[in-house]
Amino acid sequence: MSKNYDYLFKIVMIGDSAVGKTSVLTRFANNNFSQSFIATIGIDFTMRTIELDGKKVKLQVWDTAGQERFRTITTAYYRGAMGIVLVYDVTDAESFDNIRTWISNIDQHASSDVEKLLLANKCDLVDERAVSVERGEKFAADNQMRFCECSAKTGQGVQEAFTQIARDIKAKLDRRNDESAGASGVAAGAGRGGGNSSKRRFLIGRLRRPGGGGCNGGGHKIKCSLL
Ligand SMILES: Nc1nc2c(ncn2[C@@H]2O[C@H](COP(=O)(O)OP(=O)(O)OP(=O)(O)O)[C@@H](O)[C@H]2O)c(=O)[nH]1
Ligand SMILES: [Mg+2]
Repeated sequence: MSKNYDYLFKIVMIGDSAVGKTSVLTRFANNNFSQSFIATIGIDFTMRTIELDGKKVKLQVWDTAGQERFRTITTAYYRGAMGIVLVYDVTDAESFDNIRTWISNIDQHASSDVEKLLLANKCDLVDERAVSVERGEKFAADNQMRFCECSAKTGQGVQEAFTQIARDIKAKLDRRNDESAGASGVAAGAGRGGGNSSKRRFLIGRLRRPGGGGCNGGGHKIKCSLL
C-alpha cells in the first residue's frame, strides 16, 4: 500500500478536564468549535497531515480524558508518544498549577526524550484571565518546554502550536538521521513509508532550542502569534 506521508508523529494531549483539549484538537482537525462541554471518555485520536519543509507530516493526535478516573487508561498511551501537549486554561489557575502533576505523569510513563509543549488555551477570555502569559512562559522555560497560547474558540494560535511541536519532533529525528548518515537514508523512527510501530525508541540527543521561531515568537509580547 502506498504511503501518502513522509513522517508519522504520535502526539498526546493531556491536562485537566475542561481546559479545552478536545476543542483545540477539533479546531486543528476540522476547523470548528462547540461551546458545549462533553467530557472525553477514555481516549480518542484524530489525524491531520501538515507540510513541513516540503515534507508531508502526518500527525496522529491522541486526545485524552482529563478526568482522574481515566488516568490508568490514558497514561498507558504516553509510552509511544513522540510529543506531548500539556494544556491548561488561562482562566483557571488550578489547571495551571496542576501542570506539575501532569509533568510527573510524563516522567513516570513517557519516553524521557519526548518533546513537550505547554499550551495555554482560552486566551480569548481576556477579562477572565487568571494566568499571565509571563507566568506560562517562565514555567515552560523552567521545565524545558515550548510555550504557546491559543484559543480553540477563535482558532488563534492552534495551528501554530501543532506546527511547532511537529517541527521540534522532526528536528530531533532529522538530527538523529544525520548522525547515523550512511545507513539506509530512511527517516528512522519517523514512520516513513511505514509508521506502524508505536513502540520504537527514538529521539536521541539534545535539541538546540532557538530563541525565536516558537509560536510565542521567542519574545514576550506575542500571544497566539502567527508564525
Ligand atoms: N471561551 C473558550 N471556551 C473554550 C475554549 N476551548 C474550550 N472551551 C470550552 O471549554 C469547555 C471544555 O472544553 P473541552 O474541549 O471539552 O475540554 P477537555 O479538556 O477536552 O475536557 P475533558 O475531555 O474532560 O478532559 C467547552 O465548553 C468548550 O466549549 C476556548 O478557547 N475559549
Ligand atoms: Mg475532551
